[in-house]
Amino acid sequence: MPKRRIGPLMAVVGGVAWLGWFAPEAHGQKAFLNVARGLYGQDASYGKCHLCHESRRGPNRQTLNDLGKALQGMDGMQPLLGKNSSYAFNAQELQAVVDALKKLDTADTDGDGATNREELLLKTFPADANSKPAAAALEQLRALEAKRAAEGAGKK
Ligand SMILES: [Ca+2]
Repeated sequence: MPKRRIGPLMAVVGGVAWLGWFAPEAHGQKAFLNVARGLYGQDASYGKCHLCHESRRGPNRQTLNDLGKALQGMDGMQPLLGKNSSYAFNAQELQAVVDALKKLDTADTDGDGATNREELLLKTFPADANSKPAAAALEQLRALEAKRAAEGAGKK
């Protein structure tokens, strides 16, 4: 592509991205996504909107998948819902998101045999039964977590 054509194209791409980001009904709650990323050690390549939203319809409150719906329904989440993108969540509010996610750790939202926490750590999707950790990876994670739990119990 000739160099002079890139400028207008980038303006269009940037404009579309801007609209997607700031339109109140057309974005997910980035603050919640950041909490999940921090909690499960995710980078931007996996920790994305479609953890909690249906992937093809854009992240908003009408497109929550089963994990998004479960999170929304947890104790303490109600006051945090429906905030627009400029709302700055305080530390206490973000802690409520952490607590809610942790309570969902042992659930298996998509019923595929791996818990939500296991899927988030192994980078599969907790609300998609077709996305499931490999058996070997799951076994390895469970062995590691059992070992850590045993060590933790030994220290008390
Ligand atoms: Ca699962």
